[in-house]
Amino acid sequence: MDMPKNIFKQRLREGQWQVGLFVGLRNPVSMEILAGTGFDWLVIDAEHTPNNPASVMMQLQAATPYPVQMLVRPTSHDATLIKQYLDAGAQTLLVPLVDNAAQAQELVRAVRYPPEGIRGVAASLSRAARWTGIKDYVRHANGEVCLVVQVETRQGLDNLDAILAVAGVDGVFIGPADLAASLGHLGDSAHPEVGAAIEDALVRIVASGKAAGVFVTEPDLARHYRSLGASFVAVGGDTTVLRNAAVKLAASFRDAKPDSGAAS
Ligand code: 3PY
Ligand code: MG
Repeated sequence: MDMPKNIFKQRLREGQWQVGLFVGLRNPVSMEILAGTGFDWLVIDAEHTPNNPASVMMQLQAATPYPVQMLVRPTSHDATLIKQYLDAGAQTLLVPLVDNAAQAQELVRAVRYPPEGIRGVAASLSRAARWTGIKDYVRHANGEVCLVVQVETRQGLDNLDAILAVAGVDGVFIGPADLAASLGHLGDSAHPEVGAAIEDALVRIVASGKAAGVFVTEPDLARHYRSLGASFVAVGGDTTVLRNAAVKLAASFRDAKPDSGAAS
């Protein structure tokens, strides 16, 4: 078996437009449904949901037959946890709350085997290596791993240029919800100060030559961010998609009236 190519990373490098969705339902069946819906990428969220390496692995397995790129967002920067997600088969990690270059540098090391990094080696126990079924997995893994860091605090913005200078960071993704909170506008990511900070960050990321991404739910705003050079966007989450569709469906039948001629 050959090493799976990290298409997400390749497209990041080429600046291709990639549209993604956050996935929080923690269910292989809903994951498989989503995997065939046309998104370029899906990110399994283990930051805000009780996902763990076992639940993440089952969702990665469900999505594998589909032409969608899978990301995992861990809950922390813990290198041992990151190792488990990589061994489960994640090739791209979206790491939240990266505030400075030292953290980014540690993450670069966490996702790589020595000598570049500190990732532990056990191909025989690792789904990523297809339990040694992938030829020379350990020699190819560093080349296919992709690290996207989230900058989403005032401190992260202050240190953005230093974070961008860290080799091995492939992209920076702006999280408007945490950024709004950090800037004193909790719950109001549409606040003009937040919008201006996002625009400034995207421009700086693009100027550095790294890929710029952002969470954005309005198509017009996504077009605007694209015009600034953003190349990958998350446009919502599965939990919201499900809730909104269910609320709408229930409401659309609640007031259903019998036809005027029908017996009452
Ligand atoms: C945020 O908005 O804070 C996120 O992490 C996701 O976009
Ligand atoms: Mg966030």
